[in-house]
Amino acid sequence: MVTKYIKAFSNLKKTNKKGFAVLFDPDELEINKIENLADLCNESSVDYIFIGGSIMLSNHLDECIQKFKQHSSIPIILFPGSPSQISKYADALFYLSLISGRNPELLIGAHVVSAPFVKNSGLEIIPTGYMIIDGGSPTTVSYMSHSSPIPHDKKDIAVCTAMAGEMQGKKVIYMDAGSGAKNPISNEMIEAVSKNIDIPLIAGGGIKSASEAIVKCKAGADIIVVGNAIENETSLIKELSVAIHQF
Ligand code: 1GP
Repeated sequence: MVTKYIKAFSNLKKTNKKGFAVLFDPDELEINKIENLADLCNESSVDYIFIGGSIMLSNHLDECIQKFKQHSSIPIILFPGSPSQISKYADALFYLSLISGRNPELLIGAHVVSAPFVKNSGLEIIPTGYMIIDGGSPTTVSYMSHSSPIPHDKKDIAVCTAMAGEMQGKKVIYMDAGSGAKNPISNEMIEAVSKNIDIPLIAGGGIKSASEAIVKCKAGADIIVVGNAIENETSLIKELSVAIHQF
């Protein structure tokens, strides 16, 4: 099994360097704007492009990824809301188990149904413990997953969930306050989780500025993901990247 990205993530944690990922929702992407977006990501030294969303109304995931690939060599990692969001044109797949929830479909059910397809996709599979944290307002991911987020101030629950995920064999923990969250995950929770696991920690949801990204890095996030804020203001990509790569 190929583990190129798993190794790269682990290396960030080992060396205390930080990675920057931009998240694009396929429904928000316009094909004719991808070249510009890819140029911006290239110029800003973005480390990873994540693509996915809780739901997908559009039918152009393959086309979006192929267009990015024409203009950029930044790795594209799928962040799928469902097995229908898998594309062989990407580089890797976050194989998400929603370990903060108790919905069996998102812990194992959807995985069983899609296993042969995923295995033959040629993608690097990244076993991921996915944890939704309350970000102060209901988010699409929380509604769609039929699961309650971990309360924002219950860092012990987050720590135990992440530890359990690691012991189950997940290679990365992705803590998410949900796209467009009012409040990002607290520094205290990120710090507590990061200290208690040896696998890399991805944090996202509601991060809107370089200064917020910096504090999340200092707290222990290894990769920072930003989606909404850069969709609204693409010039932020450069600013966030400089801030995150100072570590
Ligand atoms: C959501 O973590 C991502 O799954 C990013 O969230 O869109 O709020 O940046 P934002």
